[in-house]
Amino acid sequence: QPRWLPPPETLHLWKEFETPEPAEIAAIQKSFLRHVTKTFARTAFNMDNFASYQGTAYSLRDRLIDKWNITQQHHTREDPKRVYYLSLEFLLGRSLDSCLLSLGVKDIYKKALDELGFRLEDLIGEEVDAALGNGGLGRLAACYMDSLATLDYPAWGYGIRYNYGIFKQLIVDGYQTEFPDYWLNFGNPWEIERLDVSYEVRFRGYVNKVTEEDGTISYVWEGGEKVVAVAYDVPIPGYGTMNTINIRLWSAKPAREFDFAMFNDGNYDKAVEEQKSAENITSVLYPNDNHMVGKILRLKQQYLFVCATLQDAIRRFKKTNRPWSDFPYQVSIQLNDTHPTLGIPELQRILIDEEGLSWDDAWDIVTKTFSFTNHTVLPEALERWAVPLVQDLLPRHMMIIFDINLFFLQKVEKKFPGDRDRLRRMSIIEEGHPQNVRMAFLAIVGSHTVNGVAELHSNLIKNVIFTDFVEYYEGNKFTNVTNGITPRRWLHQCNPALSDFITQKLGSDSWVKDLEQLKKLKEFVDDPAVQKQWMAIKRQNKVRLADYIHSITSIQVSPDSLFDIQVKRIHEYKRQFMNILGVIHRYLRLKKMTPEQKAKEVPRLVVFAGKSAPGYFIAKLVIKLINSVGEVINNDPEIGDVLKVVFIPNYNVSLAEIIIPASDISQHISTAGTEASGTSNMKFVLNGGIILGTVDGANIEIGEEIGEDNIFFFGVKADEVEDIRHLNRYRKIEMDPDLRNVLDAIEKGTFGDPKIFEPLVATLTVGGDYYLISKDFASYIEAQADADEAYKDKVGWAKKSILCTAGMSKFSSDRSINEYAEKIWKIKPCSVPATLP
Ligand code: F58
Repeated sequence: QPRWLPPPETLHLWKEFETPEPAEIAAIQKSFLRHVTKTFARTAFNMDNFASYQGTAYSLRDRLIDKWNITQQHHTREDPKRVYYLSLEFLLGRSLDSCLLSLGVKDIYKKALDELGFRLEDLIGEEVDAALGNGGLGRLAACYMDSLATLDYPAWGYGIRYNYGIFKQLIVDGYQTEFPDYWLNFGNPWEIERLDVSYEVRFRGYVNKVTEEDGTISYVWEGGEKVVAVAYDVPIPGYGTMNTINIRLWSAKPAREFDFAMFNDGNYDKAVEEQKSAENITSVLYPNDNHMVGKILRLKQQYLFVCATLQDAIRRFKKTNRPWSDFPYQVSIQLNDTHPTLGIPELQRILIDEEGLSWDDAWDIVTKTFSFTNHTVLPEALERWAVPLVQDLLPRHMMIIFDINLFFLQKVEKKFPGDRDRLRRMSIIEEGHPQNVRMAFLAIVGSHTVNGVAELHSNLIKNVIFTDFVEYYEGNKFTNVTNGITPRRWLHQCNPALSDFITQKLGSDSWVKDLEQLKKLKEFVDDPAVQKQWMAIKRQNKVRLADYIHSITSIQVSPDSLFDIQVKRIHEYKRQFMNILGVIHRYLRLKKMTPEQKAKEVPRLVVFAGKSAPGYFIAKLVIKLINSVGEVINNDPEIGDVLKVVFIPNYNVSLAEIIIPASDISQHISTAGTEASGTSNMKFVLNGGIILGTVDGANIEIGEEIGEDNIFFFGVKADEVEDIRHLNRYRKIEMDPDLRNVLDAIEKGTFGDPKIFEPLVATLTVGGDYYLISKDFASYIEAQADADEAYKDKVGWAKKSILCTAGMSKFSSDRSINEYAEKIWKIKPCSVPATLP
């Protein structure tokens, strides 16, 4: 269509609407009332908190859109190199509070609403979490969007708009039960539906070989079925800056063409049925954390996602009429794990089949464009897709993957002649029945840079799982970017009391955008007044959590006990099982004490929260055991406040914001070498909580930054694990005697029917104890005892807590993003003016 141009004499009308509104009480109230009455059809006598949340959100959304439009126009004009962050998950949580803070209008909105008779705090609680992710990987993507926006980078996030986010967890009779999270039920003010931005996506069909007159051969992918991906945009404002970037989420809709043949055959309902099946593609988020499922629907999600995303990026690139060779200098694409790896053969396909480039020219562009982040070394989490499945769904891509593999292996053969075993090991296609595509290998071969997410993890990638590739590329492709978290959400927003105190002590709030400033807190570590105030704030946060726990579980907990918290997805490698076994050990010890002895113990509250994958039997038993143990201990009159155990249901981002500021200790106790990084460890320490953890993932770097005196490390090191596992397998290791006692108590029925827990106990007794719980148990218990001792020294503890926060500068996602931008993406900030000339 020809471009529409406004009549010049009407331009001033547009200008007025495109200029951001002033942050004034009257303007805010007017826009709030306009939305409440006109968008939501409410009246002064028909209002509730939810409606006022909606009105507030829509009025903020207007402000976001103003900034978003200016940002996009500025970027179009400047045409900087952009980064595209491709992630099948974005775990954003709530947006109202973070948006108010980023736009710098929280106080004035509070006033404006106050005058109208609404309390902002109540409205914030009305919002449902956007929970389009499983755990760490999805939340990392959300933190990175916040940093990209805040640091003025020209960036886009791309993902899927699932109709159902991660399931809601309810605990029934101690067991996890799952309920669908139909989060769009009440509308979503934070997205903009873009019916005008949509792309066709093909599945199945056949590949036609065409021989041109000059003898060249080309391939055309035809037939099959088509669906359409429609864009939903989620604006992400930078903190205290104009830059407002976009997460574009795709939703599958039926293709515009309707099967009229079928319709005319009288098969109207079948025709409609098929249309519906298109919508299924983006219906549900797969709820597995660190475990791969080989479902065809998941493969469809992955392809729809990369297909639409690349069409969108290419359309934007083509606007400036540059040659294809410029593409990698204008576009950088980051793969958040292997889930979007089909983007590699897809770009290759577009370049050779549709744009007519040669294989080599196309491959050169592809490999200069993509980079890949690995998030796990667990073999069961590494994606492998059965060749027949890929062949059926994406026949042309399967051909291209075979060719990529062929050309790659030819080069390997040239470098290491005659090394057949090496070729077998490095092949993108794993032999077997059926054959499998090793997605990580495809991602490595198709990317210019591969990174791990913490130092130890990046070393394990290089020395254990991808060693052959390191040798082949002579180390040049592999690097580390240690994860980070956004200090905006994970301190400034979730812990306002501590945040205000830090601002007061440092004399400015510039630390919110420059976490290096926190180092200056070290000057106050010996100041008794600061120590006192610091711990008073911690206590306030513990009271807030205690109230929440009471409201949800009816369990009364004392804010004077040591809050010991483990919240994360439930997985054997994360060893929540070891934690609850440790709790039982403590309980048995307390049961042997006199009341006088018990009175000398540090009272402890042990908090668990986290979801298990619905089909993960052993993880679900761990949840049941935690609840059964809690039931007994919490109701034992001899124990009282000395020990309490709580499982908080339905852990999610907004719950994390209440839980994290309240910890004295948090546990990050994965078997060494299994947790790639961990990011909640960073959040707890930033809020002055102390880690009790293994020498694993980012715990190690946190220890280096805050000092080993301020972290309780225990357990074997990553390089010892393999040998111990081997011994375990052949049962050359005696079970730890304390652990034996604990298992005896379970088997005796102390915590209910022991039959229930048999399969769980068996993972230690007959299953080879793959995660080394027995080996680490003694040092775990010892570390717990050290923590108790240290907690008795109130001043010593306050100092540790202050030094924790003060030492966390490195773990800002701003640092991570700057590293990606400089080392990997080669992009520069592009600061957006307040108004366009
Ligand atoms: C997590 N991975 C790592 N995967 O386990 C954690 O150590 C790390 O800190 C974090 O990534 C960020 O780097 C993770 O969360 C998933 O949830 C995948 C979801 C899709 C299926 C496979 C697992």
